[in-house]
Amino acid sequence: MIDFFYAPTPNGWKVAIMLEECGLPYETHLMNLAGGSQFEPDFLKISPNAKMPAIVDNDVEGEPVSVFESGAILFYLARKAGRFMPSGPLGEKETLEWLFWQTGNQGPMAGQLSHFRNYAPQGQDYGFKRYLGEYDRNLAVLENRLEGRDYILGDYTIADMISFPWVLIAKPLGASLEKFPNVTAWRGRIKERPAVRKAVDLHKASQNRGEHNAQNNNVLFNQSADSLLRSDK
Ligand SMILES: N[C@@H](CCC(=O)N[C@@H](CS)C(=O)NCC(=O)O)C(=O)O
Repeated sequence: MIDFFYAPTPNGWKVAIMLEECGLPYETHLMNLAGGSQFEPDFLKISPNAKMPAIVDNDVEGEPVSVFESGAILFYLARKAGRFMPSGPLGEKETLEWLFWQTGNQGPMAGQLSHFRNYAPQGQDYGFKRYLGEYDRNLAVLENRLEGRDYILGDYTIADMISFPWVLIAKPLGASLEKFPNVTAWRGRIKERPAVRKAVDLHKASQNRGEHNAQNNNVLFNQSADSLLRSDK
């Protein structure tokens, strides 16, 4: 059994998709990010960056294995299941390139775009425009890569699972897919998969639809080192 530390956001969906695609048995631990469950000492031992998703794999010989960061989790699960990753060193290399692209580029830009669109105080025009431009730029990277390919690595893999969630919600982020026919078709193909639908619906009712924001919540927003450095150490 895999313990899955999750909240219903694009970053959470990435791992939910892989668990569903593989049919791996898992138990979801729904996190209350607005209430600060990511800062609980037991969770920080699993995920020192104080963010979900994270997993603990109990289905191993010896001590359970914890994994944090969505790219590392998907890579770990692909190796474990022997699925959704091309084999051989070059196949793994190519997979890692796209996992790092997502977690170092598309993900952070989309996350900041979401922040300025949904949670920041009004009047943050520069921040919104900056991240909309960066999000759009990353869509173009994907558009070019998908030229002549159905999926990022040819076949459907964890590279698609990690990149899809932030594209799924392009419209609510204030972006448009109009300039990106390859991305639009790819998004449609992935969205139809039963495992993906199930993952995106996981604990849907607990989504933060703007009720917790930078003006009324200093746990999830307005963080600093003080959020992690405890005075009782
Ligand atoms: N790079 C991380 C990003 C994870 C992330 O940003 N998670 C957010 C929710 S979408 C979180 O846990 N936020 C809690 C916080 O910021 O306190 C990954 O890809 O796993």
